[in-house]
Amino acid sequence: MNEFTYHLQIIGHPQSGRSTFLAASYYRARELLRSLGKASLSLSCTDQASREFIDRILSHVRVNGDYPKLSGCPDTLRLHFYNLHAPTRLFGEREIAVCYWIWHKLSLPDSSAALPDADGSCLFIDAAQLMDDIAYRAKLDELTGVALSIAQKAHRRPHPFAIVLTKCDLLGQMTPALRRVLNRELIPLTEALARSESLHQVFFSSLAIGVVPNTQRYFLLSSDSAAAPLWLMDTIHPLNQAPLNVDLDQLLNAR
Ligand SMILES: Nc1nc2c(ncn2[C@@H]2O[C@H](COP(=O)(O)OP(=O)(O)OP(=O)(O)O)[C@@H](O)[C@H]2O)c(=O)[nH]1
Ligand SMILES: [Mg+2]
Repeated sequence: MNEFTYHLQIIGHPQSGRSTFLAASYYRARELLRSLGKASLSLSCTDQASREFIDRILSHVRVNGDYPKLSGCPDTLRLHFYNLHAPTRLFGEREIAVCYWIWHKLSLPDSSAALPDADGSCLFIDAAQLMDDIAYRAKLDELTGVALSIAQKAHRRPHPFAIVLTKCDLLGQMTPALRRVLNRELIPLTEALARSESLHQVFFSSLAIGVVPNTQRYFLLSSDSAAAPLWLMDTIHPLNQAPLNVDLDQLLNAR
């Protein structure tokens, strides 16, 4: 580990879509960064357990065409950004780690394991339940309470929050009107974060499963999933600086 090691929290109720989202967003972020070329920034898992966890989710989807029921998930997911560096032709390329990211899972309603020194948080909300189930309001309130308490105690201020609305594919096509409705449902959370002067941004995630034509293989439609973690990481360790020079807006809108 180097001096740039950051801790992020993955906060949500059970089954809110966190594992699926993290696997898809990791895969998509790698794909986007790769499109910048070898000399740019890359993303990788730091340890075997993280790599196996992500691989297990994606390969289950590809083979079975449904979402995995996971057991034995690691408590943390460890990733790092790196550059490739070739000191001489003889020794070939070496990975130079730029910064490390440790994602910690927090499952509500128990928030006792919230980290006092986290650098940022990703809040997960089941969009389908938010729209269809009046009882879900209580969960949104619970999440808001935890987020406010984190914001108030945070060592880094303002504490950045990426708010991820999962399972949006279950609501049909993501039109501007649907986004407005969802944003309205989130007002109790977003206004509370605004009052506490916390940096926050809302992201919509639709990880539907598609069939690869003329095969019995499947894929996760993950095109919109990299924006939330990359935004969160960029607010903490700006990527648009030399030697990285990754323009996040351009990257996310490139394809
Ligand atoms: N349609 C749809 N279903 C999703 C999506 N993401 C997750 N799901 C469903 O939600 C279930 C839970 O997703 P997970 O990613 O395991 O959620 P989690 O928060 O990690 O759950 P636990 O860690 O078990 O508490 C999955 O088994 C899927 O059925 C999505 O984007 N679209
Ligand atoms: Mg999980």
